[in-house]
Amino acid sequence: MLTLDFPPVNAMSPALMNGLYDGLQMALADDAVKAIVLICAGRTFIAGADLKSMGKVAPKIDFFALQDEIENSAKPTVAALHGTPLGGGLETALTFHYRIAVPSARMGLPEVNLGLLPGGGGTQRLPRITGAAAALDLMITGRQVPAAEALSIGLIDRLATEGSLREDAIAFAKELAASGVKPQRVRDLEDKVAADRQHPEIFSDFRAKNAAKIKGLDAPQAIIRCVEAAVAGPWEAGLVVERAEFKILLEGPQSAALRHIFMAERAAQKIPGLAADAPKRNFAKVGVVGAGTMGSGITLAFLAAGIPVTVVETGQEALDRGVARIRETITSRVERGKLAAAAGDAQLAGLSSSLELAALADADLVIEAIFENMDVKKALFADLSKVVRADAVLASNTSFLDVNEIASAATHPERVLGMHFFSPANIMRLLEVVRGKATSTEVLGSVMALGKKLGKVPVVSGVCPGFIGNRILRVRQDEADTMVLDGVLPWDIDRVLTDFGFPMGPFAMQDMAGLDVVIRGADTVPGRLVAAGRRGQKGGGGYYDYDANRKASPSPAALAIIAEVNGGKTAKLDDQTILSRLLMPMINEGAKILEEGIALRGSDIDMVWIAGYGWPAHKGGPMFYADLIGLKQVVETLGKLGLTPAPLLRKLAEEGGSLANYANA
Ligand code: T1G
Repeated sequence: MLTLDFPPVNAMSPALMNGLYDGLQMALADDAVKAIVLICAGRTFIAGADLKSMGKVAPKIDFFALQDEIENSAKPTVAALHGTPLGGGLETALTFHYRIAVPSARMGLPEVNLGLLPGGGGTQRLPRITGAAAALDLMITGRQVPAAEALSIGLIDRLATEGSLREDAIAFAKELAASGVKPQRVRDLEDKVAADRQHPEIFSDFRAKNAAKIKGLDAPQAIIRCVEAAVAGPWEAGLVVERAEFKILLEGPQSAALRHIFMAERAAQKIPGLAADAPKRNFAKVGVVGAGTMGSGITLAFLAAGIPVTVVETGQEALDRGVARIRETITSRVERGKLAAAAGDAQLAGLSSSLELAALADADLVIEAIFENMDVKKALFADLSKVVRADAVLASNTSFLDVNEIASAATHPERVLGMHFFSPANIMRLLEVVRGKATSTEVLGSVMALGKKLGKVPVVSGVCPGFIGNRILRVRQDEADTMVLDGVLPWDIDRVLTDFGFPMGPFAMQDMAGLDVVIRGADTVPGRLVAAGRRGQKGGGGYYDYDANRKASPSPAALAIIAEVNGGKTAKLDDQTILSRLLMPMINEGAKILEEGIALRGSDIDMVWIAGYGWPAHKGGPMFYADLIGLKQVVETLGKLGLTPAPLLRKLAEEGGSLANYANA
């Protein structure tokens, strides 16, 4: 019985691999040992290669030599699986002769999400078990497979009884030892790949079907090539292809970016001065004031997390409209099969509504999502302070107002902060948790944990106009608007950002948000578009004209209005110049946000822009991207654009430092 115990997830660090190798050697050398079982202590079987040491520290034993020891053992070997055997963890289990798992185990090869491929033989063993088509699906989606499905596709051989994995695994091993059957090596399974050899269309069909999904991503293409090699055989040749392709990905920018984001999302949870295991409040009852677009979206997010909500509005008609929108969203998800009926009923049962703030008297948390006006919000917080419990937390969903000023109207500003959701609040993952100067660390930590429970990416922001995300968006929009006034076409600017990997560019975004919402002044291009009845997608078109299916096309009418403002100026900038003019000010603003202490760390800024604004994850976020370009180069380009580099940016450039890894103590 070999037991690995490397918290928190038995990731394959050099220490784990050395330990596993040593344990194996002992078991193989001991004649009293008739069969070998590997099990893990803690929450999960090996959850993959250790991302903290990957590519940095080498184990004394090579991963493949370790696998050969296991697979070539004359004694039957059994992997006992629980938790989330993922990536290198599942690959290790596949080198055991047999696998047994508890029903709650969920396994998979999610390396593609990190810009990698299963580089421990997974691309060669999986097709031999499931066939190429199923293997491609599992490795390109990276999805987790529940144990029952794993059994049905041959990933595991037995299901254990929940809670008695150890006993059942030992019994299985004894059975195998007693049977005297020659241990089965996955690498020797040839029937599935032999059959696939007759169907080369598996790969052309897969590439065609997934073209849009894998466009511009290196890992999926490499995985397909590895599976082709597995089908073509022989085993050794396939492994050579896998190792070569893995090395290229590991050293490439996309996996560096995606591994950065994986760690960044977890780093964002950490609050300096607050222990990770500090007690967190249980927000069991939540009040939402305001049942408009944001209020109903926020309510949906809580209901989906199983947290009951009381929605409060001032007028019956607004309340009814909000409640109807919430109910309709839930029931339509059930009708579309996106949500089980019972779950939908439970969510609807968690919803109550009222016209009275008094209904929030026993709420643990109240979030306001009312009109973006300081006086109105302050009056509400003063009223709420008279109604809620003394220990209740009050949060504002404001997207740019000063949270400190809002807090000054509450009796307990130490229990006031911002929870800035992004529309649609039940879909968008980013949650900016805005820390006021009075906000207590305990309340902040509790709301950060709540954000994770909501399935959001919570990021702490200090108080400034626009917090982290919108403050950076503002500089990008200012530069985009300036380029239009200089005569650059808005659709060229949008195209440069969609080519970079954003889902849409600034002008398509403004059309979608509604130009009447974003305008700042009548005598601007958006101001004149609105004056001409062009409010964006929702009415009359905006920068683009939209057909009945909302398909956008550059609008001659918008061009005429732009010409009125900039005198018909035209300018043809190359794409790289347009990209630099948009991204450099964003990077510079990020550096200012860091040096002002608005963001705790550079990687937080990356998380904001990836989870809230569509920055392509495989490009790591604005801070990561700046490091990739080179901070010296960034400083130089800013100078050429006539912009003054932030002092912190200049300092890091001189020191050879990193923006993405910069952290405020
Ligand atoms: N390496 C190092 N640390 C890891 C880790 C990993 N692979 N996975 C998780 N952690 C840490 C994480 O940073 C956090 O630490 C704690 O564990 C809890 O994680 C050769 C090359 C396992 C499903 O992609 O999907 O194998 O912040 O907050 O929500 O082919 O973590 O507490 O200090 O996410 O319950 C493939 C990645 C790697 C799985 C648990 N494996 N991990 O989720 O907890 S590449 C993966 C996860 C590979 C081979 C290739 C999840 C989880 P801290 P958590 P969770």
